[in-house]
Amino acid sequence: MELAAAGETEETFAENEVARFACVTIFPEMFSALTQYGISRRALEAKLWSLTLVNPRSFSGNAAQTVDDRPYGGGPGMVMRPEPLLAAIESSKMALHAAGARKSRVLYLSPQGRLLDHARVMAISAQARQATGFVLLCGRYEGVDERILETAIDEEVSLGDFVLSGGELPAMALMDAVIRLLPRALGDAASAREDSFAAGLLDCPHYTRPEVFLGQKTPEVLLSGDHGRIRRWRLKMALARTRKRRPDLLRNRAICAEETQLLAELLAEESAEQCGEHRLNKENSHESD
Ligand code: 9WO
Repeated sequence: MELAAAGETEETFAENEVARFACVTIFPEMFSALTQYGISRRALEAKLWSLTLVNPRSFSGNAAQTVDDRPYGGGPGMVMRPEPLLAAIESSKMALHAAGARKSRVLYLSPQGRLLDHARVMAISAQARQATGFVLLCGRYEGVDERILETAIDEEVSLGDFVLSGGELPAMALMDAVIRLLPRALGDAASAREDSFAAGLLDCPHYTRPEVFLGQKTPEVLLSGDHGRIRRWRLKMALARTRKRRPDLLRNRAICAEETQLLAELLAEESAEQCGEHRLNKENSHESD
């Protein structure tokens, strides 16, 4: 099922601005979540990326179109047979080539893979823009025959330490992350906001109307119209959150002079707070006398 191919249309972009994907899946219909909604849909319509869906059932080699079989050694569940998967991967590579890819990489989505992060997404996006097509193999059942991993897979990718019922949702998540990094996939406002994770920090808090919601006020600075103060406050909040929730992200990252200053302010505010708590505790202990 060819949904779109870059090239050969009225509106063509340089080959280094698009991403080409092919997914091997027994549930191709699931991918409408990506092709029919939101930013990924608009980017597809704008021919910024293409997707070919290949169903290994087409290569089952049997009338019942089965792609799974019982595991050697016994046990519960089924394993995806290697022959239909290899044929589907080869067919995917042909489709990527036809869509303009000069080479291709085959990724398998599984919890055994290397953890995906923003840096890896950027690397995949950069490779895609240099005409590398990506085949995403989506496993089902208890997984795929190990010999497929040994012979046909370049990289195993994990989105986190959890098990799903198949690789389709992670494949879509990976593609979505790559697509939104493509030039022109996002509007200007959205691409500016993207800077936070690109800068290696968690996002800052956001507020919209009403000014007061359930008694909670919008921080004054955001109503000030002082764009310098607002930018500093957002950076400070991003630093505060990152330090509190993901200190690992801060440790592996260079820190500029402004950030050093903001972190010092945070530390000062924290110790002032602790002082206050200390005082309160004393007062409370007096009360209980
Ligand atoms: C199923 C299963 C059942 C009983 C005992 C162990 C079991 N392991 C699995 C299993 O890992 N199934 C996988 C389902 C097979 C490959 C595709 N599946 C999958 C991919 N689940 N979760 C992912 C995934 C991929 C990337 N990042 C996070 C999760």
